[in-house]
Amino acid sequence: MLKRLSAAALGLVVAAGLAACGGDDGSGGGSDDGKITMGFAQVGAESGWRTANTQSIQESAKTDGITLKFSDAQQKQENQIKAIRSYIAQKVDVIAFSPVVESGWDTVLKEAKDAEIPVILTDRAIDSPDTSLYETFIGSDFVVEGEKAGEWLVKEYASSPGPVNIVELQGTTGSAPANDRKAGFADVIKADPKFTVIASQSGDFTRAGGKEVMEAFLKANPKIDVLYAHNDDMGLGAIEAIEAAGKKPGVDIKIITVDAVKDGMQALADGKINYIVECSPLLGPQLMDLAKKVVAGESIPKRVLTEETTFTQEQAVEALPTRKY
Ligand code: GZL
Repeated sequence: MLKRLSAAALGLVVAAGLAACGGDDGSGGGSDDGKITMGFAQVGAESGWRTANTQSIQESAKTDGITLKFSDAQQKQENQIKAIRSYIAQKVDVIAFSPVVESGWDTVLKEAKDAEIPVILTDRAIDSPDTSLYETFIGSDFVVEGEKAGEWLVKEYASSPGPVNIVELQGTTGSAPANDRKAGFADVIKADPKFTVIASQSGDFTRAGGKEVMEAFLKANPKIDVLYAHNDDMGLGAIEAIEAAGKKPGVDIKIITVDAVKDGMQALADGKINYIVECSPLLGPQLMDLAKKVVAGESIPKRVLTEETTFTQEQAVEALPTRKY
C-alpha cells in the first residue's frame, strides 16, 4: 500500500501517475493493486453481541474488497495494544479497534499517528482528551441506552409506592458501555427515591459472570424486585441463577437488559426478560465505508452514531422471525 509519502516522493508519484494513467494522481492510497489493508483489534468473543459484531466486520471487509488483519484480545487491553503495534509494524493502511476499556491508549495511538496510520474507533470510545489520535468514533450512545432502561422502569412502576429494590450487573469494569449505561440509568431513576440500587457489580459482559454475581446477589438480598443487566448475556446467566433459586424471572424479578441479540430476544418473547434496549453490533458496512474515505483522504465526521430502538415482550415476538443477529 502506498503510504502517505513525503512531498518530494509524492511529487514523483503524481508525475509518473499522470504520465502513465492519464489523470490518476496516485495519491488516493491503496497497495499496488489498489486494495486497502485494515488491521482490526477486536475486544474478544465474550458475548453474542461481540460474535455478531465480528461477523459484521469480517463479512463487510470481504464485500468491500478490503484485506482484513484481525485479532481477538480475549478482553485484555495489553493484547489489543500488542495487536495495534503489530499493525503499525506491518504498515497497514488503516487501524480500527473497539477499546476494551476507556483509558490507557494515548501512547500506542501516538505511535500510530507518528507512523501516519489513521485510526478508527468502533463500538467503544476512549477517554483521551487528544481527539487527534483517531479519525472518528462509530458506535452507540451508551448513556442514552441507560436512560432508556431507566425510563421504562419509571413507567413500569408509576403506580407502585415502592420501595423498588434494584440489583445491577455492570459490564466490563472501566469500559465505556459499563460506565455510561450505569450513569444514564442512575440519572433517570434518581428522580424518585422509591428506586434503590441495593447492589451493583461487574459480570464482565459474560453469561458465566452474570450467573455467578446474581447467585451472590440472591444470597445476600432477600427482596430483589428488578435486575438491570448491561447486556443480554449477563441477563441470561442471571436467569439461570434466578430459576435455580426457585424464582420466576420476568415475574418475581423484572429484568431489563441491553443489546437485543437473538438469545436475549427469545428470552424476552418467552417472558423471562421484560424489556431490552437495542445496541446494534452491525457496524461493519459503515466501518468499511469510513475506512475507504479516510484512506482516500476525504473528510469524515468525528462521531458516527448508530441507530437503535427498544423492545417490549410483544415487539420481540414480532421481530424475532426476521432478526439478523
Ligand atoms: C456495546 C458493546 C458491549 C455489548 C456487550 O457496544 O461494547 O460489549 O453490550 C459486549 O454484549 O460484550
